[in-house]
Amino acid sequence: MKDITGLLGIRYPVVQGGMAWVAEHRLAAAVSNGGGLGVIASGSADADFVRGQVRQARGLTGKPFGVNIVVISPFADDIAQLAIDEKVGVVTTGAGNPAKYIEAMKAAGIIVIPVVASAALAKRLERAGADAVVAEGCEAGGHIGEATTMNLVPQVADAVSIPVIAAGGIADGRGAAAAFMLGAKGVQVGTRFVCAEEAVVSQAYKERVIAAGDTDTVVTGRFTGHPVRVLRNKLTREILAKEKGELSFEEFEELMAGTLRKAVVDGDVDYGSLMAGQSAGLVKKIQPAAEIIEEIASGMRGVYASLGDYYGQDGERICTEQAQ
Ligand code: TUI
Repeated sequence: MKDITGLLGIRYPVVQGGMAWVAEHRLAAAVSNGGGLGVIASGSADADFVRGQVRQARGLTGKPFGVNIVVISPFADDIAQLAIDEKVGVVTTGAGNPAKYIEAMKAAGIIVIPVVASAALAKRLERAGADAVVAEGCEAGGHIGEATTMNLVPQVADAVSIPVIAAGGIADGRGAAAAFMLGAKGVQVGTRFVCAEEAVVSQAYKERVIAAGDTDTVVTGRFTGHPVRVLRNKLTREILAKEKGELSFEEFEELMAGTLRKAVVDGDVDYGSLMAGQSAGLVKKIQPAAEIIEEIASGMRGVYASLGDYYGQDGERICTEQAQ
């Protein structure tokens, strides 16, 4: 099986999450220039906006990069067509089943990597022609499924023979090494890249991510069928209190409308949606995207080296009877 670096033409098996508003052309280009796969998020933007982003990214990098499509966006069909017209190298998708796009994308030479939250959908998309899947556990930020990364990744790896990229809770070399041990051939990292120097995100949002600890995220909107993990703030306290009582889908939508932009662009950390995964607790500083990628790669190497030392070449120390 071709590994993910060979498939994507990248140096390190690190894919950047397609974070709406956060992952615009400057972040994507910086990640690609740093040896990972940068991804332009389309979120709920229209095709003209995304076309502009793709062209600007091309001005900043000659390396491969991708475009993420949120399947439930009203502009998803247009953006799928745009990816074909612009001959984008890679498409990742989220928040739905992208099967209807795969044939045309493959015909255009696009590498298609859907993000899935279940083994069942991974299997269906492998049959539909996906080149790889991202198995995203519910530790991730933004829209999430039910299964944790620890459980989802090996079950997806068992279910398909295309490469699996793990996501959800991975922010450093330890998480990446763990993901490979679960059967992943690459990792997708989101939250740590929110704090990349090149991410055009309000300073206040970045500071909230850095200040967050292990239990500072919450999940809102479970009752809508589209649960979203965000950092706890005044907005989530009000929303979660209302969710306990009577809150209609329409009222929820109205309360949430525009809140991601509020956080990312306006820096309103009280009433904006601070989408972030549980790995926010692992993010310590703002640094260049390339440095984040290098640290993840060197951290992975360190983990593997230390395991060799600890367990020995043939793993004899796994059996405690032989220890000491
Ligand atoms: O897509 C994401 N994360 C996102 S998308 C997004 S924009 C948005 N905002 C509010 C509500 C909904 C979307 C913010 N964050 N991650 C990948 C992901 N995909 N996680 C879970 C899924 C998923 C869920 C169900 C993928 C497929 C799926 O299929 C259901 C079906 O139709 O079979």
